[in-house]
Amino acid sequence: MLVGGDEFGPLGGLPGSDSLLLVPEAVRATAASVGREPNGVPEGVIPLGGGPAAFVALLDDQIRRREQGVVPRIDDDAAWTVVVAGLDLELERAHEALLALADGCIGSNGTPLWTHPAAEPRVLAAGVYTGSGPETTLVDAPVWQQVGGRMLPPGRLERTLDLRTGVLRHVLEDDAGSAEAALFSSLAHPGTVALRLAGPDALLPGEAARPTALSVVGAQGGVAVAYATSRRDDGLAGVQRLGAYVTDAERVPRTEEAVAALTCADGAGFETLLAEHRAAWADRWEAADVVVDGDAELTRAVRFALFHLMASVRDDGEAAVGARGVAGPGYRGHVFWDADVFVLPFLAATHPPSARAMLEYRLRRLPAAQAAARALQRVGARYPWESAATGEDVTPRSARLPDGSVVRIRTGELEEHITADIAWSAACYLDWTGDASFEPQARELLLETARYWASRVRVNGDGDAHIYGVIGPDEYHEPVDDNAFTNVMARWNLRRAAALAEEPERGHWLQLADALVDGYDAGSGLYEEFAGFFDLEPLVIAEVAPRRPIAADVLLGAERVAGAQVVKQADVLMLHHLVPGEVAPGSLLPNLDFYEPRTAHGSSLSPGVHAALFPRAGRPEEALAPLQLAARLDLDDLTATAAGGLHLATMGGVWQALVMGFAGVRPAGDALAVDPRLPDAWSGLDLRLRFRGVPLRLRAEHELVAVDAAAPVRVRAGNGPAVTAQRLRWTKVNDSWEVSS
Ligand code: IFM
Repeated sequence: MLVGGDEFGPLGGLPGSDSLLLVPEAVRATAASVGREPNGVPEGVIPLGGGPAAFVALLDDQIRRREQGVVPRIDDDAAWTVVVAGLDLELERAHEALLALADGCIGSNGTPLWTHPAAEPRVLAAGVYTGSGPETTLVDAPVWQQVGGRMLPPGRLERTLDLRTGVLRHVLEDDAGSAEAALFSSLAHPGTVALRLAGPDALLPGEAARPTALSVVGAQGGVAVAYATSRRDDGLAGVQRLGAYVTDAERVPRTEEAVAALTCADGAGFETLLAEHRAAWADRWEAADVVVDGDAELTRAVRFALFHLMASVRDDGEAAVGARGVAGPGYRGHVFWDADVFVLPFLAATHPPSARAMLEYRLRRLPAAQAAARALQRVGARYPWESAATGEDVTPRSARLPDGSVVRIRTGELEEHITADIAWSAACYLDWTGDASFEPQARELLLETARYWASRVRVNGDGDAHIYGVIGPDEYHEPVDDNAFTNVMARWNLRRAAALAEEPERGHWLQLADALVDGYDAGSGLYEEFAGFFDLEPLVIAEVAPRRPIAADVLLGAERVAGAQVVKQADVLMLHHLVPGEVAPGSLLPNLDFYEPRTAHGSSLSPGVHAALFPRAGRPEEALAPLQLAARLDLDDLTATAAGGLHLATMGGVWQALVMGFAGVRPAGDALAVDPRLPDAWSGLDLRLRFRGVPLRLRAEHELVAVDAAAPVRVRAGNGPAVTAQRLRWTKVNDSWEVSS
């Protein structure tokens, strides 16, 4: 950014009028003065002199350099960049996932521009699948982010992802000279991609490629793509490529559509596309940024997570959000509860159209969920554990282990809590947005899922209601009866739907909900994870494992783990996080103390939930270790699985831990409740949120809450009364929050 003026320095004892342009947002801009500046310029301003003519010349020069195809620079701000220096043979594929560029429509990994045997260039189209049944997988679309098929020379490669602007920069220093490139996948025009590369001839593709167009056919939909590469040889040897992908989950787009989109992109030109792309990212950050005041490295890791969450989900039509996004092929792009429970809340609270598109994906598959319930002689809607194009269950039924043995996979048959999780996500969206236009669809989703539970629950002679034979989030134990998570989520589903239903369903559902056993023992304050869990071997994984996360089934053997009190991931504790109103008051602490050391974090979904709960239990310091685990999971490839793509659920969990856990922010009816509990090392959290249609900034400190909203909004600090205001501050006095302005 360039800030120009002619009066930055002081005049007549007053600050120069142009010094007002030096706002905090412009801190990294280049500032130049073309005025006389008799008293000098403030620090950082370049004193050019020369008057308006000098400023016009400066702008002309900028335009000329852009027209010449100069590769745009990125701002090397450590708070906003992820740098991968060199090419690590073992980590390359993980790095390619970390550096992925996505625009909600396609995801392009951060492969080097030049061919290398360790690299795996990949473009995935969100929601466009090929194959059938468990083999259903995201289609691999043609790659645009490599040039000319030349081998990567043995020089020094550095790739930098600018999270603030969604631009990936490559620099290669080689004996032949130095090459630099910038790539982006347009957030302003999803599907449009652009690349500029400049460098010595030996590093550039030979010929300028003529426009090419082709299409890839999936099972139902497909991808059409067109790209054109042009070469300049005017002293500044360089290559520019523009491309346009048209993707459709339901039909195969014609190549002419891609050519038309490319013509449009070409008409706009690289510079305009880049400016629009940067502006789109600026808007998204304005709505969603998070700053942890007191931990700059954590802030960067959080931004890395938010960047990929925002990039991975489109905000129109339907959004199928696979467990690993579009950064890698993991889980074949299948959609799990990861999307509904972990990713969606962040989007509902910052960019509702994306959350709405995720719900649309589920709504369009309601008929398939109804058919699945009917096939089991039940009613209502039963959503599949793994979902892809059609909404039929695509969970694999078996897997081959590294030793060649085959294991049965039963999650597709038994991990039924997904049905309540999806209902929960619809309610979560409504709670944050108050979107009245979605109420009819939310009602249908809640009613149909409740109907399923009503037909699934069995009532015993003694009047107790049970759910037999399921798998809970803790997949180390299967099948189990009366899994607390499944039963309480089903109970929540029945109650929430009852409020929207008519008699006799309403009364019946409320009765069933009250009768559902939940494993709670008032004496100990503990929920039993499932019937018989407390009778299993009392093994504390935190005392046995050298460190967590650990795949306890690999460490101890699946059989031993199945017979022990080892929990794969937050299960009972998920209830305290998702539906705190459904669990016994005061039960968080005993359950956290009991289940935390017994949890292996064998699933990446787990640590973020623990991090969210410790602050709520009044022990924020203990949340830091699981928070770091979640925040670093992909950045440091802690589970050696990032090559398969990014762990979007973990990323969503990081946001939930900060916002719902540390800041204690939750919708509470028509008010937003805030109740910060921060660790000593942090002085505050700065959050951007959107509640009931109103964008707001929230500063949460140990003893201060400040809200600055675009319009009056209802907010409640701690247990105090809700107040409607546009700007408000509370301070903590003797443990209670008092309005101070
Ligand atoms: O949805 C998760 C599940 O909870 C644990 N195994 C991996 C799935 C996909 O991330």
